[in-house]
Amino acid sequence: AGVTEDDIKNDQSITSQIVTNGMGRHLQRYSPLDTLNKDNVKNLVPAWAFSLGGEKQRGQETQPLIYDGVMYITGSYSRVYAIDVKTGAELWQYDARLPEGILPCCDVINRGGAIYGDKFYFGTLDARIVALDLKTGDVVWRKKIADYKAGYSYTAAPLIVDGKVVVGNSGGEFGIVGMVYAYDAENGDLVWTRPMIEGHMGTLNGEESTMTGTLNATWPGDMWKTGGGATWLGGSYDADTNTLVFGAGNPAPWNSHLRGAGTPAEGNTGDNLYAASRVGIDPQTGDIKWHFQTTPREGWDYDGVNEVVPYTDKSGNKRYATADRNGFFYVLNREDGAFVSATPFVKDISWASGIDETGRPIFVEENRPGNPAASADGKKGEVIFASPSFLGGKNWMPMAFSQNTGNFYVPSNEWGMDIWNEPITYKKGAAYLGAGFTIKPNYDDHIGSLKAIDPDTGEVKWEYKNDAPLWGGVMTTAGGLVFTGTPEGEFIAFDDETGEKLWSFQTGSGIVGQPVTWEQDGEQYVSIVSGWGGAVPLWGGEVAKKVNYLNQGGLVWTFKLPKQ
Ligand code: PQQ
Repeated sequence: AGVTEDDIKNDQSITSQIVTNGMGRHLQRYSPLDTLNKDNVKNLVPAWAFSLGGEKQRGQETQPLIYDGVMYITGSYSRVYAIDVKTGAELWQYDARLPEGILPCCDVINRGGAIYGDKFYFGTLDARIVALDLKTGDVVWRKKIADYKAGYSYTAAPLIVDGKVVVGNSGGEFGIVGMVYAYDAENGDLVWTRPMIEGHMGTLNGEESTMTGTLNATWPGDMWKTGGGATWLGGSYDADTNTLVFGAGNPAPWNSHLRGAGTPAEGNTGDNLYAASRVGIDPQTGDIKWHFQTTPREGWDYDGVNEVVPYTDKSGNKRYATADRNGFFYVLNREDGAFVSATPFVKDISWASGIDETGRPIFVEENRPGNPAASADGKKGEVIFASPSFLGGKNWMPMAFSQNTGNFYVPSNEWGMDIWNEPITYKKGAAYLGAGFTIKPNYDDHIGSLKAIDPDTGEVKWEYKNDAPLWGGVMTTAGGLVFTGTPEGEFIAFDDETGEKLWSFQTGSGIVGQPVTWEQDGEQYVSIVSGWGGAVPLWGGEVAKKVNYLNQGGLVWTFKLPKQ
């Protein structure tokens, strides 16, 4: 009993529950509900609020799940809460006891769980996957994904496909190896693994399966052994082609000259596959079906992890869309991941002048951080200015697709950086960057920019500018609404066609969470978790003045229309 594969498959259309990250495994974050719409959203009021408590309130990036009258959320520091959706009262709480010495790069966040059968699944900052009893919060099983002392951690929502819990890993800043893992949902047995860096072997049922790529085809020497490519944002699943799609982060170290990627090479031998790529994976075996590398010869920390959303375009073609950290919005073919188009979704991209007809960037070589080995003292390579910044034209915060308009709604940021390279050698559990950087806003009056993008043309239909960088997820509805939140604390509903702000509510702390909506006893509810944090306050450089006054927090806000 409990949540079935059919419930998960139909999560987008079953409006009384939300059992997957992305409100459906396509991650469209689109609800067919229209009870709440452009005409009445102005009347939306809070139904209840719930505090996550705790002494240390840090970034709350979670997406709530809703099942059988209960809301399940994860919180900072690997906590889980079950809340009665009618009253907002707590039913149970699970607090993972974390060891000293965990090494998350970018705040102690968690982006949510998954429900299957009678269990709730989520990952912890010490790189474990935990299955909890839905009713009691008791641990059913708990498995180590990888060694936190080597820099591995876990922050993404798991993905359930066919009785398997599919997860990635974090740790790209520590020279880990990005990997996708599939566990048996019932007992936590490892079914298969798929490394993202060429030369590493996958496993299936406890035995070696196939090698990822070809050893030393695109990596020099032993660099592949600590090659990065963390799968830290999880994945999507395309039921039409039975394909898992995971992204791989930056190759390690950041200093591209150490990876043979610094200079254009014959046969693209310095591409460093499959870092900074999207990879299509067979969910049964873990074998790679296709790959598309957004940033070959990566040198700016343009992780390739951003979500890949299966959708149908305005002419009826089945496509994938992804808005990469490198500033380009890509459309790929659903069958084989083949390149269809790429258009800039932020202004001022300086590392590439465009994307050619094969999908390969046209590099601006002088905007690659310089080689320290070529400098006078061998200690610091030439400092260059590159845009977007390493936090990306878009970071982890998920975009949404609207079946109402056929457009994507992309939370983006307009910023660049000064960046330089330094020498570095790998040491277990130590930062493995070989780079220094300072982020700079590109405009005085805004960094954040929510954009409505027509995926067929790349045209920006409307834009909403925000002073601070946008760091929260987006949701669309059949009622013609686009929801998102800002670091300044505002939770906003926009008109999906015009971008007009139709409603907003001040939540009291910065929003870096992901909105959801569902229906309960004939009423439509909307929820968002508020609680400022994530990478921006840690790494934001000159962006600090736009965010250093913001208060931390940790509240679930749930809204509905007043009873008639
Ligand atoms: N996490 C955030 C956040 O939640 O605000 C922002 C980032 C991460 C980044 O900008 C990263 O580059 C990043 N990289 C890794 C990695 O390479 O393993 C992991 C994470 C993470 O797990 O949160 C982030």
